[in-house]
Amino acid sequence: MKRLVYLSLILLLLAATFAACGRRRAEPTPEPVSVEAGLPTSAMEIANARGLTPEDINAALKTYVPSGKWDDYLMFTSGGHSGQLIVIGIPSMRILKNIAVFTPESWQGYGIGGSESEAILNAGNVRGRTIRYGDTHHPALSETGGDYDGQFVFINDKANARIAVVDLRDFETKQIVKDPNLISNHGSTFVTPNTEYVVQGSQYATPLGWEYAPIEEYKEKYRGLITLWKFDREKGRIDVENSFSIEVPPYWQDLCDAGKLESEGWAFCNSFNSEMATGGIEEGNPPFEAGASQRDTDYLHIFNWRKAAEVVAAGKAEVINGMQVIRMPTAVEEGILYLAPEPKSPHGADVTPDGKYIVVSGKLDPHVTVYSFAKIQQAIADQNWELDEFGIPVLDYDAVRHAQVELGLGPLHTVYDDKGFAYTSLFLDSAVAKWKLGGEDPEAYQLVEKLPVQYNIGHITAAEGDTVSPDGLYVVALNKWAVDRFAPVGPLLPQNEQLIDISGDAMKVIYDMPMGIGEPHYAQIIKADKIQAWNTYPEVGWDPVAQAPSEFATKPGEERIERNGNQVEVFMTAVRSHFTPERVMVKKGDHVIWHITNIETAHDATHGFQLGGHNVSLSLEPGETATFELDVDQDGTFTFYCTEFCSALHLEMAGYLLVEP
Ligand code: RUQ
Ligand code: CUA
Repeated sequence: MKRLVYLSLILLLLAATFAACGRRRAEPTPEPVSVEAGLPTSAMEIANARGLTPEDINAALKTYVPSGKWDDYLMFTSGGHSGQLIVIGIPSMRILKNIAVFTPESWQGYGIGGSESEAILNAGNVRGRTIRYGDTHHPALSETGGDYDGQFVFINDKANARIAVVDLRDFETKQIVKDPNLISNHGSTFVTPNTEYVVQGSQYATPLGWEYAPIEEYKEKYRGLITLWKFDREKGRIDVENSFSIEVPPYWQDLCDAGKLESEGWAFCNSFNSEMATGGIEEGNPPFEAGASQRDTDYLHIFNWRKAAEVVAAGKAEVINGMQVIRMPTAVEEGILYLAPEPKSPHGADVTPDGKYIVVSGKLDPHVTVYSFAKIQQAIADQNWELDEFGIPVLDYDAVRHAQVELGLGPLHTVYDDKGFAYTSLFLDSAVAKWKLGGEDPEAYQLVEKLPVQYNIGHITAAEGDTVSPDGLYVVALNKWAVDRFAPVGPLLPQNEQLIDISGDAMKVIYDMPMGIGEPHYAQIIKADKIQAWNTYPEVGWDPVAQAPSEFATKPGEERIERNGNQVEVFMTAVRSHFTPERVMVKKGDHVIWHITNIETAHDATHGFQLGGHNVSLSLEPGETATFELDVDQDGTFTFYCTEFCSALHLEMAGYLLVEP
């Protein structure tokens, strides 16, 4: 707090100085300082030399993090169809890590060549087909009491309906699960307030299990699902056996959010193809984008996940492809599933921090629509509904809609601050709209300000902005297009993540960050000190996949090569600057199981391991024991070496794999 006051004082002073400097600029512009004259030293000279405005200086002061200092927040942003998850410091907007999730990554030694992490990826294979890409959209940090707890982060793969678990002790992917009944998801991932479940909503409807069914049988056979993946915090894994799905109509469900506080136990997903358009422009049907936009309203799906879990426990679910599924008639009968009309082609459904309201944005409607959870409960109690064609109660729109605010064109997603404001991305306007939440008074909901962003904003995120206690301070606009913002790098451009200062009365863009390694969709921003990451593994000989001591841990002096028939097992250590053993001799046709323990305990003393010609790449963090397996089917002379420049004699950290014919 003291630091904040102090900082604002400095900022005020500097602002005053530069305001003065700005005025002075109206007089003849000073010549830029030439390099021969020596580097400029005073702040003002630098500003003049670089043509910086007082606003620029302000932004620079707010975002600069000096060497040796850390960022206050970490942002976890999806990497889109790079299949990864990217960690960025705020306010500096420096990339700290690109966590490999659905795509193999050679630096982290993830998912390559017979390694244990390849087994994690293999668990996400689809019907036996190796899948090595993903489309990550929505990271969800684990929560306790509706607040981020910094333990885990989950993310979906939209393309293949998979969910991944990343452990934030070592920032590594631990598990990938595949929904056996879906081929695409989107409203994922979102967690319930104590991370009991990781929520996944489907996107494009298919028959459950995606087996063939003629598209003419769309209404009868095609379905969506809301899947609640049970999370076992102790084990740090999704517990597939205790997970379940709720069958929903083929309305193309979109984003979801879990209720909290007042609405805890419920969750909300919207949808955008209640028309049930099936395409087929080739046959004279309207194209998807028109067919799915004919009606004035689609449906907000409202479901009681607590009740659903009870219904599953009572044995009322049906097992489909090994997954418990609550069929639609059961969901209706048990009071688990309701719908409410929502304006045209909705996208985001975002629960307010107090859990009392759900904000829905219609892509083709200039308003955001605010639903009241209390009114929803009242409408359910009053049975104030009509049935849709699948027999699901559609609550009366006027009874559940609480307020509407006109914000502008293409509202998509909404996040919140600590002062009662909401921030909505406006895709078509390329703007962020700040508006006031009005609580019980529908008239008090009002647009406050709009800030242009560059350009085509998709998601928006705020510091802890979707928890029960948002922090304010920062919003990040995740812009789809950068166009003219950065130096040209060819036709595929980075995206533009813009940091916005929301601490004052007026919003201000204070940083443009080119995102050149993926397409971020959603991101979440957590206070950095909530994350208790390990500097080194807790014990030398640690298995990061099991997060436990490895049975293959090798101590110095215990290195060996054991042969058993044509199976060869290598127990190797790595330390600055050698691998022991340095020579591994095998015969063509052997099966090699190779364990390497990095016996270092020093912070940052990572070694790498790559084996020429064998598609093997490992990253061995201090204390880690890693294993890979190899069928040596070619004789020859191969080399392996450490890929991290770990010491002055790093180049000497190498060895031979000799394969005798
Ligand atoms: S989204 S297109 Cu979250 Cu707006 Cu996936
Ligand atoms: Cu170890 Cu280079």
